[in-house]
Amino acid sequence: MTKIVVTGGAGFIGSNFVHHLYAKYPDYQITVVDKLTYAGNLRNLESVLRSGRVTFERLDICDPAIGDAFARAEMVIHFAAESHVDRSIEDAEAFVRTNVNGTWNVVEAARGHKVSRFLHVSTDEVYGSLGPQGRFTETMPLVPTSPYAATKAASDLLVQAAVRTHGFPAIITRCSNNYGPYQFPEKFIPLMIVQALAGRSLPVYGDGQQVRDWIHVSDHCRALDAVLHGGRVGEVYNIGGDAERANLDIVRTILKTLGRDESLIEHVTDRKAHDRRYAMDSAKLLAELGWRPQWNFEDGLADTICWYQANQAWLAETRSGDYRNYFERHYVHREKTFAL
Ligand code: NAD
Ligand code: TDX
Repeated sequence: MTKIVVTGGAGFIGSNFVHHLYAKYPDYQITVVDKLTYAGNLRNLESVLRSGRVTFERLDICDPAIGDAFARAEMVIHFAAESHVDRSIEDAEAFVRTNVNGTWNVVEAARGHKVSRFLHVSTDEVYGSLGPQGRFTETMPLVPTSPYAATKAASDLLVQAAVRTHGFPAIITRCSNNYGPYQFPEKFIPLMIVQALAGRSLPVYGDGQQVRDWIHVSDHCRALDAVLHGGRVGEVYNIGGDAERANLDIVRTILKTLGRDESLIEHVTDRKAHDRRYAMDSAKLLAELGWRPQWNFEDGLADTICWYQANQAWLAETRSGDYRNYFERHYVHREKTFAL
């Protein structure tokens, strides 16, 4: 059995990636390390935790004792982070702690256990904002604008420093905006779906003409798989969805799909230092590993809307906060490490 550690595996992308690994690699023993902050939801992993092939450890990546979880691990994929820009604008402390100090702690733990491969999951936001033309390439300078993006850029640099200084076998991926199943409904697409489903107003920041390059989370997971197994150590790979869309257009599509009126759109105060446009150039990933996104955005969005409609129980629990009791209800009497 090959042991792989997935930090942040109870979050949105991490849990999708655990499902991906679980289905594709029957000989992998997957250890999920997650603190279960408000963004972590063990229900996302319910079906695979029953298998015995996925174990869960509730750990803070800042904890110096985290190293035990990395014993005999061959690979580590590091998702754990504070990930919401608006929260970082309100208070960046947890972002500095987890994204910077926590990442360094994870790197040191993985280094101590001599893992053979480490994948750091980063973001396009480290490049800052684009004007109407051009796309981000891997060689561009890092000019983050939000506190979230600044902490992600810092963690990228720490990982690169470990590669150069210690020969640490790390690779970095930088991906654009994800959407799909299990995304916490504070992020744009699930929030707008939830609001539209309930007939409540949809808060669009500023003029709504900000552009993001949207990628379905399953395409991101395929790219991470390709890089983890075939990428070159020390390299950075951009991952984009080839789907630039303005926020307002997405909101209109969601409303139309759900048969709701555009009068639900409410333009609210803009986000501070709101990045205008992100667009990724993923040519390197295509050339080296043959990856390209498979989802067309409109199909992926329709599929995602269906997922939220079909998973009302998950949504209700997420919105009520009840998902946070899941760990205690199921595991509090057990050992720290367990499978269902
Ligand atoms: P998320 O907020 O849904 O999940 C983050 C997970 O990390 C949660 O399960 C949370 O409990 C865990 N976590 C937070 N602090 C922790 C700590 N101190 N110790 C252990 N676990 C902790 O985030 P996501 O959207 O799934 O993003 C995952 C990663 O991908 C992040 O590193 C993010 O920067 C990056 N990323 C996200 C996107 C996106 O569009 N969502 C795009 C590019 C890159
Ligand atoms: O209520 C809202 N109204 C609105 O207009 C929210 C929550 C967002 N927006 C806008 C802001 C952005 O232009 O929608 C766009 C997307 O917002 P978010 O979902 O907050 O994503 P973004 O800020 O682009 O960052 C995301 O992509 C990169 C993820 O949250 C990051 O974790 C990832 O690194």
